[in-house]
Amino acid sequence: MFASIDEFLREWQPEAEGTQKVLDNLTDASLAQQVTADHRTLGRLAWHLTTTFDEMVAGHTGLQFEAAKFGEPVPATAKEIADAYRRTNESMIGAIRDQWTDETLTEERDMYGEMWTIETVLKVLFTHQIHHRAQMTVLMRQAGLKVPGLYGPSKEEWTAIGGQPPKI
Ligand code: NI
Repeated sequence: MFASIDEFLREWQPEAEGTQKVLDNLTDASLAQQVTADHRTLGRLAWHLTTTFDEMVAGHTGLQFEAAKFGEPVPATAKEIADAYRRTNESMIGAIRDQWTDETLTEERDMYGEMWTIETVLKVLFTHQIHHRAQMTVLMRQAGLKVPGLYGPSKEEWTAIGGQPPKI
């Protein structure tokens, strides 16, 4: 999936920007939104994505960077979460550029009892974020928030440009 660090960063940066847009659109009240009482709240999902950098990348690969700490309680405000994601992601990208080369991608690390290449770690980081971000956009709708477009315009963005979402 990623043959070089440059290739990863080219794919990752728009994904991280998409997640940042989602986080920047959360409100403090919306953090409590949940599907049912025994499922993660919107705030917990946002914090889970933010602290996954620490858990998955810093915690398992040896990359050293300033990361929002896995296991810390969910912050009370949406801004704290959005700022923590921004800082952590920027720090991780800088560290990848400084500490890894293309050869690092083929190195293996013990991940949850299996040996994964660093390339696989990055692929899982990628798909894991897409998975939870999609859950978040549903909760955002339920909380009455605007949803930013990710791979194309969202419903309200279609309306804003005078169009309509496709009927498929
Ligand atoms: Ni997860």
